[in-house]
Amino acid sequence: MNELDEPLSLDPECRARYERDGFMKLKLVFSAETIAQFRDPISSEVVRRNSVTAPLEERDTYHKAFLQITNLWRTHDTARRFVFGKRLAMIAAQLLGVPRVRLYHDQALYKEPGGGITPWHADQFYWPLDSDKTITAWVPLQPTPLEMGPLAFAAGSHRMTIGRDLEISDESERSLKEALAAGRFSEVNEAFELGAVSFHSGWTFHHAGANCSDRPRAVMTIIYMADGVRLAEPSRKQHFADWEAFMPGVQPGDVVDSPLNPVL
Ligand SMILES: O=C(O)CCC(=O)C(=O)O
Repeated sequence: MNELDEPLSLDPECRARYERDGFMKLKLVFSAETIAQFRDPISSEVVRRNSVTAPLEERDTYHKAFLQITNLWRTHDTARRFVFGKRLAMIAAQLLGVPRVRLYHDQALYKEPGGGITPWHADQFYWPLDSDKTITAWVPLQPTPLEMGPLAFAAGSHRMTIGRDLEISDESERSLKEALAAGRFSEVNEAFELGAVSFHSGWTFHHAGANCSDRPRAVMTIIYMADGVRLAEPSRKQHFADWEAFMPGVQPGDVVDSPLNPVL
C-alpha cells in the first residue's frame, strides 16, 4: 500500500519528453499486488453507481464508449485512498513542472465487452479553467492489450488548436482524424502492461479503440491541475456542468480551491 504514496524517481528527461509530446507512458508505476487491491472494490463501486441500463446497440457513440462514474473518492473509502495517493500526484506535478497539484476530479472509465471506440478529443474542451497546466493519470486495472482499447495519443498534438471546440462525438472522430493526419502527428497506440500508467495534458488529442474482448476494460483516472489554476468564465454548457459538479462555490477569476479540490 505504501507504493501509493512513495515517490517514484523519474528520469530527468521525462519532463522534456512530456512537454514535447503532451503525454507520457510509464511502466511499472504500481505492482500487480497494488492494482489487485483496488480493482475489485473500484469495480464494485462502478457497478453500484452506474445508471446506464440500455443495451450497447441502443446507445449513442459517447455512451457506447464507456461507463463513466465521477468522483468515486466521495462515495467509496478505498477509491479515496487510491485517488489521494501521493505517488501519482507527485509524478503529475513533476511533469507539469509545478510544486503542487490539486484534484480536479477522478473518474472511472469502464469500456464494456463489445464497447465502442472513444472518439478523438481533447479533455480541456470540457473544463472552464484558465490554464493548460492540467494532466490526467490514466490507470488501467488489468493488462490492456490492443483488442481492449487502450488509450492512444497523437504525439505533439497539444500544440494543435484546430478541433479544440469539438465535444466527443462521431464528428470529433471524423474531423480530428483528418486534421491530425494533415498535421502529420504520429499516433502512439500501444498495449498497457499491468502497473503501467499514462499521463496526458488537457489539450492533447487522444482516443481509444473498441473493446473487442469478452472482459471489461477497467480504468481509473485522476485529473489534476496545478495549484493556483483559476476558474475561467464558463462559455458552453459543458463548462457550467463541470463548474457545478467539480468546483462548487468557486467564482470566475478565483483559484479553484473548493473542498472538492484538495492539494494532493
Ligand atoms: O478511457 C477512454 O477510453 C478515454 C479516456 C479519456 O479520454 C481520458 O481519460 O481523458
